Amino acid sequence: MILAAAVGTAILLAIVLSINWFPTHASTQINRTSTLYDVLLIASVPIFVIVETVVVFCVWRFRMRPGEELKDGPPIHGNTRLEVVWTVIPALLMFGLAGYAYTVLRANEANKSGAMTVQVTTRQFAFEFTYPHQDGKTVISPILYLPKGKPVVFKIRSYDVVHSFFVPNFAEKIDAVPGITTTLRVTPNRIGTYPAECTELCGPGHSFMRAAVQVMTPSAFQAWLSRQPNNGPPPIGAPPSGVSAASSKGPAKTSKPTAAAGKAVFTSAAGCSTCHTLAAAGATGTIGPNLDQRLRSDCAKPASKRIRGPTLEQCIHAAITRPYAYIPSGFHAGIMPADFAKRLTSAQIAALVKFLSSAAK
Ligand code: HEC
Ligand SMILES: [Cu+2]
Repeated sequence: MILAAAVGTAILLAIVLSINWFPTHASTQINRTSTLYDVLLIASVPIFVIVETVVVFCVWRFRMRPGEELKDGPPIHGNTRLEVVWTVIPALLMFGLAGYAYTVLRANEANKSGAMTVQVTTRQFAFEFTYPHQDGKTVISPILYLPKGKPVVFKIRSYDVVHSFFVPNFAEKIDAVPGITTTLRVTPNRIGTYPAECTELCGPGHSFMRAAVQVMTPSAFQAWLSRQPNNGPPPIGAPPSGVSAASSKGPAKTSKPTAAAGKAVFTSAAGCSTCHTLAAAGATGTIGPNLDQRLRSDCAKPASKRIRGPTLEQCIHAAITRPYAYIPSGFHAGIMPADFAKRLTSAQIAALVKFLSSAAK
């Protein structure tokens, strides 16, 4: 029986340890978590095999034989030594593993000196990353760029419902809860591109709520950061803590709206492209109306037949800022976010209108 258990343990351990339970390791955290998983497997596989071996052995050894149908087993009342053994060993094992898991958790969440803080703002259905104010500018990006080897502290907030920020290759995840800021610490340690995804069912566009994470060399990261324009106010939602809404809206209003800027808003943080199809933006969303067809057949109609506004621009503006005032047939209210007038700056809405009206012609 001991031989069978030893052979079974060896085979099963070889199998479970050869499986990659985690995707490509890209952070110091995932290395620790993955080692913890291996230790848990090494501890639990022998126990599983021993228990199963004893069960199978007993089923065979103490089975009922012909003529024993009415026989009862011998009455056994306790075995102190056995009971002490099966209480003490699991208790030691449990305290040991829980203690080890705790040290892994502490190490993964330890506050490292020189960490960079990145604000992660979530909304239906997009992530947005804001970098520390530097050289008088605020950099906001729909793609998460990170320098290799630098500890990062993510401050995660939500503008609407509960979302969750998860990068499988970092093996770290935390919810974004409206009204509070949650914190996640990661030290990326492998150059590459990885997915970030929302792992909380947050609405009809949930499955589109993804972002790319790019870990690059520190010098490439600095070069990227210094190339970025000042994004001024965040494209959506309340400005990050410390930036007052009034002052941050200043520079954006003075710049003239352009179709290119509108396209950038459409395809990035505002999340329009997750719901709408629009060839000019390379967008293929299917939750909302196909804007290639609808803008031409609705807003571009002769003025007298237009429901939303007398000019093409006013029609598009109304569709963005008051989406439920008129609902195209086949759709219903409550899906297109109704608060873009608040979430986007007037300059961004103007840029969107410019972009969509040029796409409608
Ligand atoms: C969560 C999905 C979703 C997002 C995000 C979204 N929309 Fe919509 N949109 C819809 C739906 C659904 C409708 C149809 C119902 C309605 O009008 O409210 C719609 C309607 C529209 C219309 C009117 C189309 C018509 O048929 O007349 C326009 C224009 C529009 N959206 C533009 C935008 C822009 C610009 C953005 C980004 C700032 C955006 N949408 C973001 C889902 C979305
Ligand atoms: Cu989400």
